[in-house]
Formats: sequence, C-alpha cells, structure tokens
Amino acid sequence: MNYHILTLFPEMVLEGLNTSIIGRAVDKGLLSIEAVNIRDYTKEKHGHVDDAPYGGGAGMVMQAAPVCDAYEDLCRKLGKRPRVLYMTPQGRVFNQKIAKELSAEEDLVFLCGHYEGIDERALELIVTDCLSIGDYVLTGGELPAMVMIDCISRLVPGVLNNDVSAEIESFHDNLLEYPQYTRPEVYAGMRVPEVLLSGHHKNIETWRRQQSIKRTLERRPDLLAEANLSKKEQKYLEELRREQKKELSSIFENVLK
Ligand code: 9D3
Repeated sequence: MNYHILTLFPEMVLEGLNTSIIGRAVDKGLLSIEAVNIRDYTKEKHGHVDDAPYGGGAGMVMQAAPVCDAYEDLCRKLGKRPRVLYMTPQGRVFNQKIAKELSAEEDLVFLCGHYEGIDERALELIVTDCLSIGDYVLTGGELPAMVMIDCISRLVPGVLNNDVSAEIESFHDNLLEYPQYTRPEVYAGMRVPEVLLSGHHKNIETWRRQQSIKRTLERRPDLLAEANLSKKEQKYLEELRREQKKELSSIFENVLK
C-alpha cells in the first residue's frame, strides 16, 4: 500500500506515522508514506496557496491550482490516477467497512484541507471520495488522514502479526469485546470471575460470548442489528432485554409511588 498525502503540513503526518506498528511496516516495505507539500506547487512569488473567498466571508480558501498541480505531478510520476480521498467534515463517516474496501487499493491519495476549505473546482476535478471521521470540528484534515491510514494499514497483509489478524477476520460478529483479566486473582478486593480460573474451555467461551452480548446491549445496542447470534445467544439476549424492561418498570413504579 502506497499512501500519498497532499498537505500544507508534511511534517505533522510524517512524524505521527513513523512510530510503532506503522513505522515497522514501512521499514518492512509493506507500506510507503509520502507527504506532498502543496506549497511546493505554488507559482506565486510569495508562496501563497490561499486567498480570500469570492463573495466575501471569513477566512481564506486554498487555491485550486497548487492542489491540482500537486496531484497531476504525482499521477505523472506514478503513471496512473489513484483515488483521491478528500478529508472533509461533509464526507461519509469513515468506518471499518470503508477501511476494508480501501485496503484493496495499491495507491491512495489523501487530500488534507486547512483554512476554510479548498476551491470547489479543484475538488470537482480530482476528488473521488469525501470522508469524515465523525461529527466534531477539527482544524484540518491531517489528523483524519492519519486515523484512516492507521486503520487501513492494519488490514494490509503482514502489518500485524498473524494471530491478531486472524482475530480481525472474525471481527466477533459485530459484538463488543468481553472483559479481560490478568494476575493477581484479587485486586482492590475484586476477584477475577471464577469461570476464568476453572480451566473449563467450553464454559469460558460461553461466558465470554455472553459478556460480549451484554456489553453490546448496554453500550452499543445499535450494533446488535448486525450481530450474528446463535439460537441460544438470541435467547440470552431476549432474557437480558426482559431484565432491562423489568428494571425500567420498577424505576417507573417508584417514581409514581
Ligand atoms: C467554515 C468552517 N467550518 C464550519 C464549521 C467548516 C470546517 C471546515 C474544515 C470546519 C473544520 C474544518 C477542518 N476539519 C477537517 O478538515 C476535517 C474533519 C473534521 O473537522 N471533523 C471530522 N472529520 C474531518 S475530515 C476533515
């Protein structure tokens, strides 16, 4: 996987991605990360890449020419026109499924905006996908690009060690993970659940699945719509839901008393 990041802050993305697992994958030759400084493509003598918006308004808009010229120069070097992912709060919200799809590409271009955005004509000419990382306001697209690169990279074969990547494949049927414990058996008066000390693998497996289902119901009930549960597990979930309802109605009763 070859990433090409078009940005006004190359050192920000390069510094953020040269560590740990991603850095090692680059050293192994599984990934390459190249930052293209959009400012290198300005033709203005003062190196400006932005100007005031036509029609007025606050802030500055990144000009079309340096953005398009940076991309065209890259395409010329690569001999192809890779997908351009524009980092924008107006984009589709990035998720694991999108990551999986993007991990099949050989080259990806990340276009990071700053200021109040990029001249719409540049976007019309080169952008293939608009992506956001969620509904909150950041100062630019660099952190979103880094988030997506981190996420996509761990899906590239060889980046993670093999037993972790086997876990990704199963992805636990859209359920949250069960709680984990390690030594000591008692910490701050709290015992490790007895079943985990029993050595009974079947019971441990059942307990973990149930914990996953319980957590998902409590914390991310939206995920359950896509969950893949056995008949027994569906029954367990129904049981939990009945208990939830009972708790709620006892709260209501107390309020009405
Ligand atoms: C006029 C300024 N803004 C109105 C609220 C729009 C705006 C544009 C660009 C606000 C922030 C930004 C900078 N953010 C990104 O470039 C960005 C982003 C984000 O802020 N949140 C989540 N995902 C993303 S992807 C790119």
